[in-house]
Amino acid sequence: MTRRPFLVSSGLAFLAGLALAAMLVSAVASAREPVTVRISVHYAHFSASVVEVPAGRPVTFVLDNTDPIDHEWIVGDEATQERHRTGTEPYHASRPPEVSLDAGTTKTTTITFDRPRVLTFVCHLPGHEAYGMTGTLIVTP
Ligand SMILES: [Cu+2]
Repeated sequence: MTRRPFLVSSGLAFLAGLALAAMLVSAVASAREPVTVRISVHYAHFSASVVEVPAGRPVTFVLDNTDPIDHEWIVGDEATQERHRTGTEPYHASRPPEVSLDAGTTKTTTITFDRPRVLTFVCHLPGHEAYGMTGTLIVTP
């Protein structure tokens, strides 16, 4: 009989330990869960002007062009954007951060950003950037 309080308290400690372990596993699992970001295009504007994503984890972007005209989604630093402003590449399909969005289609692309930084995403079809087809992508630690 004198041992029962010990059993009860050790049982509670065991349950608390289990709960703590479950919380840790959950935190680790959520840090590894895929990150999905949805951005749609409507009337030549992106649905989000600022997007935050974590560094070091694959981020899948679901890009939904609801317009009856083509667009593109180019994410990168200023040097990348300047290259596309003055470039002649008409269609993008081979690099994850550069996606052509045909009229009325949805495309997905998965990118792992290596470090925290601030990037932009822009549609470089003629006149679209000036019309406002730009956004900021913040890669957080
Ligand atoms: Cu566009």
